[in-house]
Amino acid sequence: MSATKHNWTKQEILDIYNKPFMELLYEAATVHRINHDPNTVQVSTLLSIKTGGCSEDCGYCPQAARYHTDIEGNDLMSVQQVKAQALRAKSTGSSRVCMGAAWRNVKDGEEFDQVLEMVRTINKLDMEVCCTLGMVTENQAKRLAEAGLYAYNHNLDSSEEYYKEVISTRGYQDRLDTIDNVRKTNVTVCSGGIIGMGENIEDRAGMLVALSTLNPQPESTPINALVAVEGTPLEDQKPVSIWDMVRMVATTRIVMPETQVRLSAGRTQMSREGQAMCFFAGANSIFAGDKLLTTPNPDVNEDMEMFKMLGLNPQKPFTKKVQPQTVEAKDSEFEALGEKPKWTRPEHTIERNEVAKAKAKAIK
Ligand code: SAM
Ligand code: DTB
Ligand code: SF4
Repeated sequence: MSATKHNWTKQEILDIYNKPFMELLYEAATVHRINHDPNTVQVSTLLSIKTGGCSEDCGYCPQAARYHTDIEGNDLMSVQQVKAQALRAKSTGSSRVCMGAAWRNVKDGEEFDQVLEMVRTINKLDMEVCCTLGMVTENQAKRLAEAGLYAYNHNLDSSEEYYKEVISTRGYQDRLDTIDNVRKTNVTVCSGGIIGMGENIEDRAGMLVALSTLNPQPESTPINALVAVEGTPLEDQKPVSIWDMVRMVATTRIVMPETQVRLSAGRTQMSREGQAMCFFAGANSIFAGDKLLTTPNPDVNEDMEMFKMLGLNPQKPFTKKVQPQTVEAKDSEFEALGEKPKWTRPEHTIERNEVAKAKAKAIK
């Protein structure tokens, strides 16, 4: 294992990102094989347990209630539905299930109790359980940990500067504080972002500074290519080029050598050759299944064909860290505190978000 550096500067990261392509690829692949098995890629399945109707204004997101998009909203799924889907995912080679909810933050109550039960249920299927539910308090993170949560996904999405151009209903510091709350438990941190939102390379480097200077660094970092969804403020963004995607994956690999780097949204626009370059550059996880949360993703059989062609093996669960114990609800050490945390609402004006909101109003 190489010693992990926690004081990366933006200039150092830019210098890596901008290296001649072949140098960058060679360096990233070298770091990758020192720290990981280059022929193993984790297959993870996303489950949208509560879809749409979200109060936030994230410019990329089809689930924000204020924009008019073509998605079908759904209330919280039942534990039985989740169990059935998790079993299906397991049977097609997934070792991890990531449950996403279109919430700004977790609220104590029946719905959160139901999510805790989903976590217990999936952990008992011997799969890694990840949740992405918005901001969480320390007590909520502890309750998730006690239920057997393996990872919590909470993305920084971009640099602090560009974040302000995309979201006005919450602040970057809230994201960092949530990650900090998760860090107070044994739950691993999954945090990354999106490229192709109109940010510049400095913003990409800025996001990697924010992630790589966390100590410890996130165990997992998703790199999403924006899926530009009609009706969202970012609907007209051009698809990000494969060269940018490979550069971003490679740079992430170099600055966070031990992190599981996830080739996340946007794979439907990528060729197999492009994805193979990403794996070579250090990506070692994909989301499988024909749907991400609300947008399309390659079919799992096609992905397994690609794995076969590249000689890749799906990663077994709990390869990187032992399985957490599940404590049953009746034996719980923590109770709902009914907190009303003051997550910030900057509410500055983002022109394109306002335009998308007005368009949606006109349609309704
Ligand atoms: N509501 C929670 C939150 O925002 O933290 C969890 C769910 S949210 C959909 C999870 C992540 O999905 C976002 O942080 C963002 O990185 C990613 N995402 C959402 N829409 C996307 C899109 N259109 N293209 C790429 N990534 C997207
Ligand atoms: C992450 O960084 N990407 C995944 C997962 N974490 C939750 C979500 C991608 C969502 C893409 C848009 C959609 O399908 O709604
Ligand atoms: Fe809501 Fe999360 Fe989508 Fe933002 S990214 S609108 S918080 S579901």
